[in-house]
Amino acid sequence: MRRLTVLFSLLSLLCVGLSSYILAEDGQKKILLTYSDKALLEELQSVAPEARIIQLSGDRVLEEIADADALIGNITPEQVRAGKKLKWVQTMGAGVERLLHLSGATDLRDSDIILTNNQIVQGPEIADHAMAMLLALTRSIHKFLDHQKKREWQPRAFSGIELNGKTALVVGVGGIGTQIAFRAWASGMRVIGVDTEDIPYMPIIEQIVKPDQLNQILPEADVIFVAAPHTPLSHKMFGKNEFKSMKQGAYFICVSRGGLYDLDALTHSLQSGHLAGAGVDVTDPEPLPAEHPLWQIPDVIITPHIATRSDKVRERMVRTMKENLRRFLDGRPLINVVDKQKGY
Ligand code: OXD
Repeated sequence: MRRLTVLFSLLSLLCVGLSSYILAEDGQKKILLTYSDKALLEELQSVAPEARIIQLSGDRVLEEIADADALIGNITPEQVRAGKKLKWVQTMGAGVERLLHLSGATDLRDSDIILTNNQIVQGPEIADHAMAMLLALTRSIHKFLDHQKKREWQPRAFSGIELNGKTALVVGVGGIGTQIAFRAWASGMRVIGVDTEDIPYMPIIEQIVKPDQLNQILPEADVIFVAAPHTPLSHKMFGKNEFKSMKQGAYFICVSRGGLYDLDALTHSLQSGHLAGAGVDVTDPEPLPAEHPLWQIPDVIITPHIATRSDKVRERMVRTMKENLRRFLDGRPLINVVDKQKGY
């Protein structure tokens, strides 16, 4: 009886081995998923029942990556080197600087692996956040909240700022910048864009200039919205000179990456009273150190890199991932492909 059981177990092991060999020979794709979200695994598997999607993390990624066809998650340079068969990497977020230039390694950038992200889809909520910070500052909402906590009906003189008729400079006219431009325009603002790319005509944007014209255009802006990706070219594009070129009393709002501005130059500009206020969802470094003087400046609103959170964004992000997974398995071109040389 015992012999029969052993024989049976051996046979079933053989069957399992044989079936996975046949599946592999059949071209079954092996996809690694490094996000630990269980629901995401089910959602992806539902559109790709024929794929072998393995959810894993840590050292197990390196163990499994050699014969994997794709990875959904953030990949390290070491994993790129070990992923000999890897054709595609999909990340959940929009910013890819950590996978490309900030990792210090060029493996992914110079490989044939296609990198896709979630650009565009995070535009609406990040634009809402940018406008919320601006309106809080121009209507002094942050100060009234302090009084509200003390149940104080503060009868102080209040001179609010009107957006109607002001000029907004939107740096980065992509998924986020376009949404900001719509909101600024709807508030009665004149909108000017700054972008490295040639952006097709948009009636709500009066003019789009290249980054090398930034210093000429900055004195016109009452509000500067920063929505561009962090690339080697955009790194610290707002330094001492740029803050000096800004109009006295302008507002600086940054919702893309802290790497685009010099934190100390911004702090100095606010402390000297040159800028009227700032709203930053992103800083460099993150978290912003507790002792940094920016925390203490009254007309500054700091949020901890959460502008992308919303009740709807996950659904949109997962939709891109499912769409790309299906396309990958069918051998069709992917969407949201990152230009790895440009970094967005
Ligand atoms: C991103 C983010 O997606 O900052 O890049 O959340």
